Amino acid sequence: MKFGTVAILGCPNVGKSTLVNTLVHHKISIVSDTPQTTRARILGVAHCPQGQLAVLDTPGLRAHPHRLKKRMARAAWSAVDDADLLAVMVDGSRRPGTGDRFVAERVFSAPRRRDGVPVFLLVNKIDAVNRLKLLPVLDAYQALAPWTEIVPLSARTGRNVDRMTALMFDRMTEGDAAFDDDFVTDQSWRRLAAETIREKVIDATTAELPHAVAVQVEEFLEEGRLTRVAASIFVERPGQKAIVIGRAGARLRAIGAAARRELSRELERKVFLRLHVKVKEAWCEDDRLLAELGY
Ligand SMILES: Nc1nc2c(ncn2[C@@H]2O[C@H](COP(=O)(O)OP(=O)(O)OP(=O)(O)O)[C@@H](O)[C@H]2O)c(=O)[nH]1
Ligand SMILES: [Mg+2]
Repeated sequence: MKFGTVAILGCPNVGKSTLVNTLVHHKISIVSDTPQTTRARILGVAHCPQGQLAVLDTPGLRAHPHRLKKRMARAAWSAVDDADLLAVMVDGSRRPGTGDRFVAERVFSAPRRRDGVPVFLLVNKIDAVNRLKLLPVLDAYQALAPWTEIVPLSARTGRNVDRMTALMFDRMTEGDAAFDDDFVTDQSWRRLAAETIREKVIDATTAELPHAVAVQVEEFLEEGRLTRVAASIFVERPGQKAIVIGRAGARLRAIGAAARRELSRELERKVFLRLHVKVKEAWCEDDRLLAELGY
């Protein structure tokens, strides 16, 4: 039985969270089309025939000024120190950009690298590119850094994901299982509920809004076969509150319905969900609130 920890790093929107969900067979990390969806580091455990892989999903990396983004970058880089293997993910439909180069450079200059930790390049979204377009992209990445392995894959369809885990296990040492058979994530149900609601807000609103949204679960009560959840959706300005609520409350109801459906499925219980939208100017500069929100 083998065991090891893998940190997945990369630019926003390349598919890191999608891969973690595919590996653990559960939706533990929210996914969206909007960059910078993941805000904190999330542990998922993949239970495989060869053993266990602890996989760390991290916020997409980018040079950014304000406080939340700095915290996000810290959370991402902290994963490097705890990993036995580093996996840099890129989008296979594009040639390397400034962000991809920045991540590669930082990963290869990390102190952990000097301990001989392997660095895999995961070229994702190959379901969406044809072979002729993929080959020059792979060549460009090959020239970029001395990767231990380059694995083209699709996190969404699962293509080549088994091959990736097999290559990762080749680099892991024999050891005892670190987690119980049914342990999939370090995220509490409360956090999963907050994140699910945030995902539905992102899905339902315009491209600019998601960065202004945070969700805090205030009540999470199990009553018989029912789970009662009350949560606040924080936005930064009154105009954003109006967008989230929508005409006659229609958008907020749709957000609530979508979140409730998904939570019921994951919890395998009936869920009663109450949502409030609150304006909290510059919540993302408020250290205490950020800590409370788990960022
Ligand atoms: N075609 C295709 N799309 C994918 C694949 N993997 C992820 N996506 C899509 O890419 C977008 C971003 O996916 P995420 O998993 O949220 O990306 P991420 O790297 O975690 O993004 P951040 O959390 O913002 O850093 C979503 O719309 C996914 O559905 C893939 O293998 N193929
Ligand atoms: Mg993510």
